[in-house]
Amino acid sequence: MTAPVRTDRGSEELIRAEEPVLAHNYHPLPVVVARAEGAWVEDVEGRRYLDMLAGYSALNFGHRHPALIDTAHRQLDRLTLTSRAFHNDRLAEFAERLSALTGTDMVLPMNTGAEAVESGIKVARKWAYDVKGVPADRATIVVAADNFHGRTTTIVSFSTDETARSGFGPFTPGFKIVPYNDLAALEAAVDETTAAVLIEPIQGEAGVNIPDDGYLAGVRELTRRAGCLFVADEIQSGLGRTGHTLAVEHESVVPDVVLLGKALGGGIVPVSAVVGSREVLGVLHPGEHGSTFGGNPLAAAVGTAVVELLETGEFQRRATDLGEVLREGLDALVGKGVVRFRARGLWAGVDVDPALGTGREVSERLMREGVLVKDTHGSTIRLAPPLTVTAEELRGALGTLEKVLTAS
Ligand code: IF1
Repeated sequence: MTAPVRTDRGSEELIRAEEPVLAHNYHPLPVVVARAEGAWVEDVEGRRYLDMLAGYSALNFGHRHPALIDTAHRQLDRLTLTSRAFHNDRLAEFAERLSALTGTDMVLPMNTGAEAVESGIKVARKWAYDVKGVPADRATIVVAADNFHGRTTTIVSFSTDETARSGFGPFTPGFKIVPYNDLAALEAAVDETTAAVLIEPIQGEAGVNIPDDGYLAGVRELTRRAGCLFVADEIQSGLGRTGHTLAVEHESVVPDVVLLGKALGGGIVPVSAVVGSREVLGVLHPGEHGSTFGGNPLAAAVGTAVVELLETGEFQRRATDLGEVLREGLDALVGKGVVRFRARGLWAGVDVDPALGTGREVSERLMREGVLVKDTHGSTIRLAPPLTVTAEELRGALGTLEKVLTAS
């Protein structure tokens, strides 16, 4: 990153230009990013910021990781899209290596996270009818309160966030909501119509909500006993973020179905997937599900390169080691503006003292000091830097957080 990108309009002008022509479904921080490399982004005026959000973990390998960019460039020069009407020469390797990485039998390639969730729901319902023998149209899926699984009409049907949900009915039936981290409530909700329990191993949007030790193992045990599927949404928690390839590995749990997205596309293209056992993914036959773009050669090439990075274990190790640096730094801030925090690997939800401002206000102050984060509900900010960040950069960001919290 040398000279700033040349444009005829500055940041403020570009932000104003969006207002009348762009749907107002977001309220971004007032920074206009023009280029990026590794853990750093640069705005239109050439100001540099440490990216402590990493595209909500879509950029686990940093911006423009050289191996991923090189793969994408080479693929762009050869073949980009075929549709699934034909085979393409990149898809077999992607499926082989992704299933091997995740210890599963089969891969269903999709594009966005929400599509992976929708696909997981469809597969679970089909499994319930074809394999478990649930009467037609009676299958239920048990989910957790405060979940975040995406924004389609079916997915917001079982959201408990009124902002995400209200105004978008009528809603899809067939979901039961129980409190997160409550095995007794889950046990009570599961019955002979249950196709699956669908949960995030760590709830992202809820503020990096980590369940008690034993919860995920309990969900596994309970679903096995009840004869229903355990579907883990690892779209945000997976692919290295928590120090393992999958967050469920912290409890040595193997779900029936795992949903992947975000980082699977290497920060370049949207790539998601449903991975799971043959018993479950084997229920799909030609014509029953699909996507124009799912499994396209560019996505498959980049996804394979992502899997290749994860096969080394380097990024999982970095998340664990740097996670210690993050934890130490946040520990030192408790009582100095930080009320409490929850962290696993290189991922933290930090509750700041509400007297010091909302999460949004703290995020804006951090932005002015060159650190980008995202708030979530109330006075919580979340930290999820690229796994390529250095300990020094991380300590720098924690120092900036201390400055921002103690100066106000
Ligand atoms: C937005 C949060 C993060 C996800 C899990 C599925 C999806 C997501 C566990 C859907 C997406 C996003 C989307 C983004 C904000 C964001 C988010 F704050 F809402 F919770 F990352 F922290 N499962 N998460 O976290 O994936 O369809 O977007 O590819 O504004 O909607 P998608």
